[in-house]
Amino acid sequence: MRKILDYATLLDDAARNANEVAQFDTEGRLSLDDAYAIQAASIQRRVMRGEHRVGVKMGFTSRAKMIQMGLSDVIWGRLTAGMQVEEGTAADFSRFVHPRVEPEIAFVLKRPLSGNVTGPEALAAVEAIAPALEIIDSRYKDFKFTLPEVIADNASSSGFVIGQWCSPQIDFANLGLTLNIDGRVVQVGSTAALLGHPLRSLVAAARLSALAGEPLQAGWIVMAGGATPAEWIKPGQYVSVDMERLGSAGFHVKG
Ligand code: OOG
Ligand code: MG
Repeated sequence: MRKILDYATLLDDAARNANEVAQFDTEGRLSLDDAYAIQAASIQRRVMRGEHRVGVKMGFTSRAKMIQMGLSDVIWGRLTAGMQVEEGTAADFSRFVHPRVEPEIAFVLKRPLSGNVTGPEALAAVEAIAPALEIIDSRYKDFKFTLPEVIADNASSSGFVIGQWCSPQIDFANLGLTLNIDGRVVQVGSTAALLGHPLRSLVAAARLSALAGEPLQAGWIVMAGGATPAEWIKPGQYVSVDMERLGSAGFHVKG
């Protein structure tokens, strides 16, 4: 088997140059620990280039996403500042291989959150919540991968857009939402799709990041996961999420 660092370099270069790579573990030799080690090493390369860590993204926290991608374990990835697309601005399509977008809810923390915490403990660490979009862009050909492969590829993370931060006092257990492309509704869902309550995604993020030795920090963002299946995006489109009570977030796809 090639070394962890070789795979990390392969995937980091693919993300940086927006080129696809062939799957390398279709026979399932890679353990999940190895896969997360590849992810950590590939993000380390970004950090060495000056991008700093800003949080965590959760994946496969809704049935809709599990069914769409054919995988059912909750996964997580690392967010860096370079992945953030300012709300209302444009994301350059040439930065991506074959991007998709999905509606999410984001948390920002006011204090660290680590290990096995309860829902109320997690909520007490939340500074604010916001409607959000994630741009996912698997580096694998045809957006096809096994569980270790997608983990190694930082859970397909590529970009994220965050709307207006709102009070976490708002009951966000079951907020209706739509994903819109050029003003047309393309997906309808609810925040309840995320493990029954989005807070459970934050609880899982606290546990998994602590296990990896990188506990959630004050000021970090946690993306709770796609509430609906993801949609392909194309140059020229305007993509937005509308969330009950929390408002909207959107971006342009620049050709
Ligand atoms: C993997 C990432 C999953 C989510 O929100 O469930 C994810 C993928 O679908 O390519 O980001
Ligand atoms: Mg996602």
